Amino acid sequence: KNLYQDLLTAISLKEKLLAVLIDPDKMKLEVVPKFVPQLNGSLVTHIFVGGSTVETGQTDLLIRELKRWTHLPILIFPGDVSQLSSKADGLLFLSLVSGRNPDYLIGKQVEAVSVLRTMELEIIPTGYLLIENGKETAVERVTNTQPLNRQNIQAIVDTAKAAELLGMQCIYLEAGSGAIDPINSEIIQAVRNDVGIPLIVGGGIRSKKQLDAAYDSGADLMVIGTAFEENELFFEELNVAMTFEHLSKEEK
Ligand code: 1GP
Repeated sequence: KNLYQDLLTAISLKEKLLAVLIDPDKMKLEVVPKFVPQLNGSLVTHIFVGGSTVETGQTDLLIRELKRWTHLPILIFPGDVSQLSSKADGLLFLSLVSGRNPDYLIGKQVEAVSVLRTMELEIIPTGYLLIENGKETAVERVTNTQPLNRQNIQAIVDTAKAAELLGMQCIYLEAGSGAIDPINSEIIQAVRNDVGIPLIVGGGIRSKKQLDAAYDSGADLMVIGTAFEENELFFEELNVAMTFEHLSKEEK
């Protein structure tokens, strides 16, 4: 498997990528056989696994179970070193470049290396930018950093660009889980115009309309967690949309 290469190929084919974010602390193992088969054949292309606070060992158990029910690529989106698991396909190796806490810029990453040596995960270095969304997020609390001001678009673009110049392979624009305001189109467009690497966007997306707006602005891979956890109708919305898209393609 080469997850990053597949990502670049899909983007060059203008495919819309969608990750469902599963928090091992919130998803009970017995729910997996009901939840995950719905993802197969939906618009979902990736599974991200991670959370701000997860009990040690829980990520490993969850990924083991997920693998029984889906072939979708599973990437760890870690809140902490304890969330690394050899059962996943890949790892978003995040550096919180929006913040100025050395632990989350480089410290945790150094700590992770001895664990990563024992695993064969594909590692995707990712510049992670937290952007303010109207309320305090778990990322802010846990990392003790300030998000970037959403009015200061130049600072956001410059931060993303700096991460690209440092050699990061993806940019992740994060509004925070359960965000009131998702990352707006103006920000996505501005980053897209200046940065060539894949653009991941997440936080607070609750409707197909918001999802499509983000794609139209230039997001490559969207991440949705809360809406899948809280709103069963959201699935239907996505699947119906897929049926519609497929039907209209067939008609052409
Ligand atoms: C959080 O970007 C993700 O890290 C997803 O956020 O839970 O709001 O969808 P939501």
